[in-house]
Amino acid sequence: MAGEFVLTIGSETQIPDTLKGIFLKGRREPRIAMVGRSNVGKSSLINALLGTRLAQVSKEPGKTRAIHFYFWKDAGKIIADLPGYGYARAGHEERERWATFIGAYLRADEGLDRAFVLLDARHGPTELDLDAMRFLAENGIPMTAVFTKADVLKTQSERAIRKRESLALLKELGFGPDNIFWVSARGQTGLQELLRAMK
Ligand SMILES: Nc1nc2c(ncn2[C@@H]2O[C@H](COP(=O)(O)OP(=O)(O)O)[C@@H](O)[C@H]2O)c(=O)[nH]1
Ligand SMILES: [Mg+2]
Repeated sequence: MAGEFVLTIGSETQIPDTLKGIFLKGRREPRIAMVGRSNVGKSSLINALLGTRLAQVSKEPGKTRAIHFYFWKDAGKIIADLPGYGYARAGHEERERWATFIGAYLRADEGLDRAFVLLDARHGPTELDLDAMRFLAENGIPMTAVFTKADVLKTQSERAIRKRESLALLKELGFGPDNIFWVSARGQTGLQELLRAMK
């Protein structure tokens, strides 16, 4: 097994006790935060990268309310599975929660190396994705864009069109081509490339 569960924090009040400088309960492996709307495939990607089923995958969006940390052994880093934003039925309240709990974590973790901003391969970034990227940029957190569910783009031309469009858009947001990845947890593609870039 190439990964293990580390710990969970359920609310802001646990942050001071869990994070002290670069340490996450005494562990010093650099962190990578999985940022993205609910259902974009954060937990599935974690499982695919770690070769485990530790992170809970759900058909029901908006289930994750806590931050779960996992050790990604191959990369020597700890991944933070963050609650997703943009779950329609949670609306305003969830957005507030994202801004406070997640924001507090992202600001408090001095061992945070970067964020993976997960985007659905079928769509461009949503307004909420852009908000999240703005927040990360403002807080000086380096970003890697990861397009998920690449397997749903079936034809060569569909893939080419989507890639061209999103490259152009992300370029405007300051992403270089070496900071954009296409993965499929279902098809197990793009995972080695992401690992190589993070080692
Ligand atoms: N086609 C496809 N579906 C995926 C992929 N990864 C996740 N999903 C599906 O998307 C849904 C949400 O996945 P999950 O990992 O729980 O997303 P999270 O809410 O961002 O953690 C589930 O129904 C998954 O089966 C993928 O690579 N390809
Ligand atoms: Mg999840």
